[in-house]
Amino acid sequence: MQLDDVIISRAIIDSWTKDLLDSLEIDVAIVGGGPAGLTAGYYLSKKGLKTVLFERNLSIGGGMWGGGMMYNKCVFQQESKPILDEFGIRTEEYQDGYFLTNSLETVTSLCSGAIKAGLKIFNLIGVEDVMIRQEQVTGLVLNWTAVTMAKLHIDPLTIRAKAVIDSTGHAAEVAAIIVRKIGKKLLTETGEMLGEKPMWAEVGERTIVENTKEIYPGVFVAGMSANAVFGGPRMGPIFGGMLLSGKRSAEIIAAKLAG
Ligand code: 48H
Repeated sequence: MQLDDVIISRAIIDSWTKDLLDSLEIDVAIVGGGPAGLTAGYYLSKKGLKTVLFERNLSIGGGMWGGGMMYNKCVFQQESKPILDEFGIRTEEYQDGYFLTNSLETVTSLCSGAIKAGLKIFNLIGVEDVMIRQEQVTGLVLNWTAVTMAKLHIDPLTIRAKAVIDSTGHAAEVAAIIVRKIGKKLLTETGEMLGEKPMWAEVGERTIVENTKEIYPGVFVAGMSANAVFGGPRMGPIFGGMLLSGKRSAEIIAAKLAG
């Protein structure tokens, strides 16, 4: 076959543009493609909800690639093992209830599983603001990471979503934007972000699931951002809570959108 360079370009531009146009009005928008966001995206897509994830980095996976201090192994507790099994991620039981995975296999399997379930992922696009109508977040404001990095003065584009997940990790960026833009309106004790507490794996892994909930009408937290918003401790390189929290956020949102 003879190759035409321009057909190659046309294929990419045509297909990507259709993907973005198809993502302008969706059920759920996920901000951040770490373990929590990818797991949430998998379960939401499996439930048939039109779900799109925006990740500002070139690669997805967030803080998972490097395992603990660049040792590329992740630890998972018993409760999260069924999710690993569902994604076909291989585990090795190190000690009773402590499972090890290869962090590279874990990230790539979560990503592949989520995309095959129907999740659309846009990398290299960051969320810089939210759209609020009648005290409810109704969409996200997007811009190229490259634009932000180069500090170019270029206006963003907007998408509409029935629900948003803040799975941006330690920084809880969507929650932070809401507080910065409209004040102490989060569904926490003070209305502000309560801030992540010092390392305590046992408590952090429990509270991350308990703290997976709506933080402002239309916005839900999953993963590390849940403990950042509600004042739970960090937990170090154990990742079961991230998967369990991602799954929980999908269940909560699916129930809300159905009802
Ligand atoms: C688009 C954005 C934006 C934005 C950020 O940090 P993550 O891996 O988050 P989780 O919650 O899925 O997992 C947390 C885990 O990796 C971790 O850090 C743990 C367990 N720490 C424990 C400890 O004690 O330290 O992923 C968040 C993703 C990243 O890929 C960011 O690039 C992305 O969100 N992101 N994407 N727009 N505004 N902000």
